[in-house]
Formats: sequence, C-alpha cells, structure tokens
Amino acid sequence: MRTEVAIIGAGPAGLLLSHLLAQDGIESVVIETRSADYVASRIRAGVLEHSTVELLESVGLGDRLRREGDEHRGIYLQWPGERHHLDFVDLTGRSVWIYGQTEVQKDLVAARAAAGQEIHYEVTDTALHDLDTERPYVTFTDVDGAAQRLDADVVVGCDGSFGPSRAAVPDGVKDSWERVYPYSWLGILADVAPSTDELIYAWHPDGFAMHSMRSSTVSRLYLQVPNGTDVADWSDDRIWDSLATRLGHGHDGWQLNPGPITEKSVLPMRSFVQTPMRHGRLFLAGDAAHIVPPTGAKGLNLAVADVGILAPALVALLRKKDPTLADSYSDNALRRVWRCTHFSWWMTTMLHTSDDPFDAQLQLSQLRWVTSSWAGATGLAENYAGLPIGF
Ligand code: FAS
Ligand code: PHB
Repeated sequence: MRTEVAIIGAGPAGLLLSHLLAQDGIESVVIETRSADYVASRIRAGVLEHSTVELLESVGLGDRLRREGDEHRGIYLQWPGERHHLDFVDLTGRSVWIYGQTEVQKDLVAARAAAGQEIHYEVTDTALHDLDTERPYVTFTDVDGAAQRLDADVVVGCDGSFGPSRAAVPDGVKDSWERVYPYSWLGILADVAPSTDELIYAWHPDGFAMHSMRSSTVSRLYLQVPNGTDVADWSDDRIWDSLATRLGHGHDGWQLNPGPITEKSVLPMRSFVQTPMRHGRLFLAGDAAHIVPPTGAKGLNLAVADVGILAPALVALLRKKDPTLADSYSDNALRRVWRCTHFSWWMTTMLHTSDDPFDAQLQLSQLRWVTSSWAGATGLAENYAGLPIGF
C-alpha cells in the first residue's frame, strides 16, 4: 500500500489529523491496534477548551457538540467551608464545553467513515522503518493475519502512551522528562443528574475530589486515592460517602445526590514529555509525545492542539514542498506542551493532599489567592479555558 501520510493510532489525535489533512486534499491511511468499538468506548476526557471547540467547528465537527454539549462559564474551587466560582468568560472571554471524549470520537469516526477514510483496525506488530529517509514505511499484520507494508511520504505517531512511535526516535536523539505523582484518581460514572451546574474541584484533608458530568443525567466524579488502590476495595457506598465528605455535602444546604454507579476505575497520574516531536519523516502528536495528569483537563485538548499545527505543516511540506512549518513543528508544539504540563502539575499539586502539613498550608494559601485575586484567577482561567492554538 502507498499513501501520503501513514497515521498510527485511531484515537482523537489520529482521526482528527486525517480529517484536517483531507480538508486540503492530503490522503492518509490510519492503522489501529484495537477494535473500533473498543476505541469508541474508552471513558476518558470530558472538557473541551475554547480553541478545541473552535477547531472542531471549523472543520464541520461542531454541530452535535453545540446541540448536545454543555457550555460552562467556569469552575468552582473549594476547600472546607468555602466554595468559590471562577468565571472564565468574565476573566478571559473564553468558555469551556462539557462533551465527553467518547462523543468527540464518535463524531470523528462518523466523519471519517463518510469521507471513505481507510482505517485498518485490530492490527498487530506495527513497526516503523526508514524514518530518516524520504521513503519511510510502516509494517503491520492486519486483522486477517496478513503481513502488510504501508509506504508513505510521512509517518505520524498518534499511538498514545504505549505505542511504538515514541520508541522509534533513536536514543541519543530523544530526551524525556517524567514525574509520577504519589496518588491516583478513582473515577466513577453514575446515572444521576449532576449536583452542580459547573465542575467542582475540592481540596479536602481526606484527599482531592471532583464533581464533573457527561450530561444532564450522567455524572462523572473522581476521588484522590493512594497509588496501587484496588477499585474492588471501594464499594459504591464508600465512594459516595467519601465524595459527600470531600465535596461538602450539607454545607450551605448543598446536597450531593448519589445514584447507580455504571463504571469505576483507577487512573494513575503522571507527567511525561518526550522531545523532539519530530525525527526525519516521523512526527509525534498527542499522548505519543506527552502525558499530563488530568487535573487541568488538558490531555485531549493538547492532542487537538498538536494536530491543529501539524496538519498545515504537512500540507505545506507535501503540497508546496515548503518545509518551514514542518521544521518548526516540534518547537511550536512543545511551547504549548510545556505550558499545559506546568498548568496540569500546578493544579495537581495545589489540590491533592499529602501527609505534609506545610504542603497543606501552601495549598490553602494558593486557593485563597486564586479565588480572591483578579490576577490569580485570570492566570488559572487563561490556562484552563485554553490559550489560542499556536500559542
Ligand atoms: P489515545 O491513547 O487516545 O489514542 C492512541 C491510539 O493508538 C489508541 O487507540 C491505541 O489503541 C492506538 N495504538 C497504540 N499502539 C498502537 C500500535 N502499536 N499500532 C496501532 N495503533 C496503536 N484527558 C483529559 O483531558 N481528561 C481526562 O479526564 C482524562 N482521562 C483519562 C483517562 C485514561 C484512563 C487515560 C488513559 C487517559 C485520560 N486522559 C484524559 C487523556 C486522554 O484523553 C488522552 O489525552 C487522549 O486520549 C489523547 O489522544 P491520542 O493522542 O489520540 O491518544
Ligand atoms: C472529566 O469530566 O472527566 C474531567 C473533567 C475535568 C478534569 C478531568 C476530568 O480536569
């Protein structure tokens, strides 16, 4: 097989990249190791930044988002006895949208199917070759067990944190940074109306908690738990009791309404960045190049931002033989990657409790400052609602 751009991974980065390239007539082939149903069913991100929504709308992917998504002006930050709303629109003119990654994935799958996009699901043995030449290629075993070779002008690794693309950048060329946090999130989906109009991020001596949502009838909530937590140790009652305590059930008449839990899982938290995000004819985008703790709601939005600047770079390279944007892709993408990595680290360390009472005082002081100072609130709002793509 031959194509212009070989894309490894049919998650949001890979499918959105194929969609953006197609807008300029660039052909791609996507290969994916999981089944279409599995990729579509993964419960992941829930918040879309302003610029993510703008990009999706600009390429015809905003209709259902606007109809079924929920625009939020801001978030609540809370600690025992205090809950404060930060209004991002008042502070920065930018809002965020609640629209699950599963919905974004459904819209991308539908759009690519309508366009006749070639996607090979359930492949194995993916390998990347001749990346430092102008004739790179990918080999894989297809769902029928047949060995395949895909020749391309460019290969893009959108294969997440466990794919082969990251490792295809030679040692001695790549650098990486990692920070593993001493806690995880226990996340639940529940068939119950949210008890809040906008997200609540709560600091509590027992540990962080968050109240998010997926729709007017489905709530998404998280609890800070120790690393290595076995989700089987957390009964539904224990989960709701802990959420009620940490989110301030009963304070100022506010009630947390429990309901049937339909999904629960434990998500470890780490920061990871690999540079450069380009080696020869290989480009990396999304989780293939970076991982952020979900406290800043940045993972999915960073993947979108990467492909939002990669697509025009590849169009210029392949259509106009102009390498300028492709040559600067990694530096341009990494500016936002490090900004979001810092913000995600800052939100995480501000809100998650440790055993150190000194940390607790620093965290509470940060929370008081961010919720009382226009400058502090604007700094958080600017980062959370998202900087313009290409920042
Ligand atoms: P993805 O991981 O989504 O997609 C990569 C694709 O590549 C996968 O489908 C994978 O099967 C495929 N692949 C891997 N190896 C391959 C191979 N050898 N050959 C072919 N294909 C291969 N972000 C938030 O903002 N908020 C959250 O609450 C949040 N929660 C998360 C919970 C979990 C459990 C995880 C893992 C991530 C979460 N994230 C969250 C981050 C998540 O949303 C990612 O940022 C987002 O999926 C990134 O998209 P992609 O870069 O496309 O990577
Ligand atoms: C979610 O709704 O899953 C969500 C929202 C905000 C975050 C992380 C996860 O920071």
